[in-house]
Amino acid sequence: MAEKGVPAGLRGLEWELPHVFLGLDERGSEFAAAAAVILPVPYEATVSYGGGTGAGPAAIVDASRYLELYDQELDCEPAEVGIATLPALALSGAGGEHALADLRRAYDAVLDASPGKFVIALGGEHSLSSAPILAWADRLAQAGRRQTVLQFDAHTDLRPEYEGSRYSHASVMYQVQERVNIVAVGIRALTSAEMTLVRASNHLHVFLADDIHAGDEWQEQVMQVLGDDVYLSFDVDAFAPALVPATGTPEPGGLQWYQVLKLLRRVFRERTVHAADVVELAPIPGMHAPDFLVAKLVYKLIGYRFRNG
Ligand SMILES: [Mn+2]
Repeated sequence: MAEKGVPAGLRGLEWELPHVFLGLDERGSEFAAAAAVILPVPYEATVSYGGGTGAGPAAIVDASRYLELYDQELDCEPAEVGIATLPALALSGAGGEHALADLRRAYDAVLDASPGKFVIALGGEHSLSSAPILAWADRLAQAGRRQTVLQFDAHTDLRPEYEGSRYSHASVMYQVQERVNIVAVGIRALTSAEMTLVRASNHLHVFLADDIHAGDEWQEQVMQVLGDDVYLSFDVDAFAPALVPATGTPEPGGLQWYQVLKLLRRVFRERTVHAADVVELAPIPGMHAPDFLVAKLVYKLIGYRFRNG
């Protein structure tokens, strides 16, 4: 199938699947017709413990090429909506502030080129999320609306700064919390100052993993505080480290696969999810399961967005 750029006389040979999301052929991945756009952002600058998130986007795209296109839960092939994969974005190496300014410009350009398309940014470290979140906050504000960020994460990321930087992955939600509502799910590592901030705020909502594991009521409670206009920011360390050990700061506890899917399906049905990012995969060489899980999560988001009958 991978015949892009292959001369006609060589098209009968067996070529590897193209290095685009799901290994789709030229027609299935054509930008103009695609309903979904994958934007790889291999940005890694302020990782505090285990590194390697810069290799995340390529690992997700590679793993995605081996997914089944058929989704038995949705009883269809969501890939039929068309999924374009942009090349990986190169950002300034001159520090977090410059890199995030680059990303903001690039992200706005991608949105302008993608009216109506569902853009999923693949990280990279979590600090990159502030650029798309603020891009959407600005667009929604023009329509008099306020965005809710649905954050899956082990950490609240509400530190005013971390290791001397306001642009750290540990500060990403602090950077945006005055502009948006935040509903954070799966949290199990935070500072007392972050907890104090959450308790004093009426636009920050935290669902601790401790409480999620104690019963099912939490999903209803999430829906109660979730606004109509949602941006999904998914740090893969929200998952149990048994499922995704391939991340910078794996925290014990964490969410299970079907638990996550159940909430996501409901959110996509009952709210407008404008865009998403999936961040903090730090691939472990030779260990494919986490890369494959994250690739499947990304495909699930597309299915839930367009084929969630
Ligand atoms: Mn995290």
